[in-house]
Amino acid sequence: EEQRSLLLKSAALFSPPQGVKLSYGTAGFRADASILQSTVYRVGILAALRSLKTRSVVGLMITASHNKVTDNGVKITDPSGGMLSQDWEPFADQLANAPTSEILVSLITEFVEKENILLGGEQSAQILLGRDTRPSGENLLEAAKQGIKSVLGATALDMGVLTTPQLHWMVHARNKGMKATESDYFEQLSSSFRCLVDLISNGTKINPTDNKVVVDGANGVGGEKLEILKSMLNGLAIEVRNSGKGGGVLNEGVGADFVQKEKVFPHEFGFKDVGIRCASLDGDADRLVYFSVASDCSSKIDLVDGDKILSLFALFIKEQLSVLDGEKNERSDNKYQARLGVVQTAYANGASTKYLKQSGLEVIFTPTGVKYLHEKAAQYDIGIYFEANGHGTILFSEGVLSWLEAKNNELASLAKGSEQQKAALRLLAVSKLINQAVGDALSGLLLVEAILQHMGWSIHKWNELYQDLPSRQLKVKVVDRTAVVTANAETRVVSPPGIQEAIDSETVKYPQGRCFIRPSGTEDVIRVYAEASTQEDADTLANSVASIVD
Ligand code: NG1
Ligand code: ZN
Repeated sequence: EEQRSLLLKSAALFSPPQGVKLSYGTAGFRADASILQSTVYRVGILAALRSLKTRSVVGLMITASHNKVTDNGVKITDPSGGMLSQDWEPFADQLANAPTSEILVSLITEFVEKENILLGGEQSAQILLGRDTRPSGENLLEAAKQGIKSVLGATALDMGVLTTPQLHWMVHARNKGMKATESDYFEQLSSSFRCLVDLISNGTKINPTDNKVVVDGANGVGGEKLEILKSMLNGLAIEVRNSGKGGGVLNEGVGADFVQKEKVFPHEFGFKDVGIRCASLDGDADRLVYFSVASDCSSKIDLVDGDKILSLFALFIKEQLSVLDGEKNERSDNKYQARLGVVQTAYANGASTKYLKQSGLEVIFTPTGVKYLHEKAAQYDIGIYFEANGHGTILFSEGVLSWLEAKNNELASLAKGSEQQKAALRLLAVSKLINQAVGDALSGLLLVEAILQHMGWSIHKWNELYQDLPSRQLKVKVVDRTAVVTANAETRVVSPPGIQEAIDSETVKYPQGRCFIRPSGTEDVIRVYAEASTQEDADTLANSVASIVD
């Protein structure tokens, strides 16, 4: 009863927007910030219930990532540090769309009973809150606090302005009983980076003063955080541009999404940067792409996307595993074959998939959305996943970590300082450097930099691993995007009937043609992706398929 009146009272302060249907989608609720107050308040309630149910700390992040600055969004981090469990998404949708306070409260009551959640009991709930630099974030954070406060026994802990991966990292670390402040995060990243760089054979070590990367911070939170992190590193010079302090607008003509989709350099970059290794973060720093400015005086770039970051990571890990494997035939009781898997989506450039397979890697596909990729990668001893747009990470199983520890101990007495022992130590350092909760542009950047040093590669050399097939992405506004239903990791349309046949008959006209459509999980559009052997063909294919959809 106390709970009921508490909820009714606070709910009355947050009436839902009229005539909008919200959906949790691939990345939480996103919309124009002006209509999100009630949604964020309700997600606050949801986060508290999730924490009570799991008897663990959960996170609530306010961000709209790479979307425009006037948008915002809200999503929950599960106790593992991953995305909200998919079986709670329908309830999230129901809460967000409940038309009145009474309906909202009865939905909650029903759900609490069904899930056996004990309210107002011994159990307490704790929710870590984070937000990106969007001006609307501060107010929305207050709404989240109101929601959390309306659930008996729930407390909110405001962690301030964070990158999305920092919040995920904190939730993950807290639930493992580890230290989990922002400075612990920076400490872990910088110390594992130093450790990894120290394990590089001296022959390939680059002079630190020549070793520079220039990073586009998308005028968001990532640039700000990178400024702190870079002061804790040595052997690598990082220059941050578009840090948000210079007055530029978040994600406007800057950032990983812009760079990857438009394939031109962001603001503040230009011909002065020819030959320099450049990178770009998105608005909440969970995506990373690299690029170099083309020398032909156009604004074009050579893009090094998520697929190529994935390829670099996969090559390095595979190399280390085979160094370790090298002593398999020698006397050792510690035999173990680590299963390495690589996870991509249909947006992965066809050339990358071909390259990875030819390199002897196991490649699997999932639908778009980090939650799907992460889930698949977790089924391997070492699972690497990346979306072409630059979101991805490497997951290490508990099993493989204890094997590596044991291996390292064994080699420390048998062959101290050997390449084999170094390989074990390198993999352990990677597992600490790379965010185990979610894709993280800052930790990804440091891992790329360490591996390039290890290989002795320039960005140009890295980019030449394979050549991307020309591609084109388009979006088509539609009345009802849910009318398009796909299968086979979104590569085939099963409904409406006839569309797939039409796409197929267009696609066969072009050498190396590949094309698919899918409903976006974050915008009211159908996305079209086409690939072919020339840019003209990829463009024509994308356009003709877009007109089929329209
Ligand atoms: P949607 O809108 O479902 O395509 C986009 C990205 C995803 C993912 C989410 C979450 C593309 C084609 N899609 O999803 O990869 O990053 O946003 O931010 O890049
Ligand atoms: Zn993002």
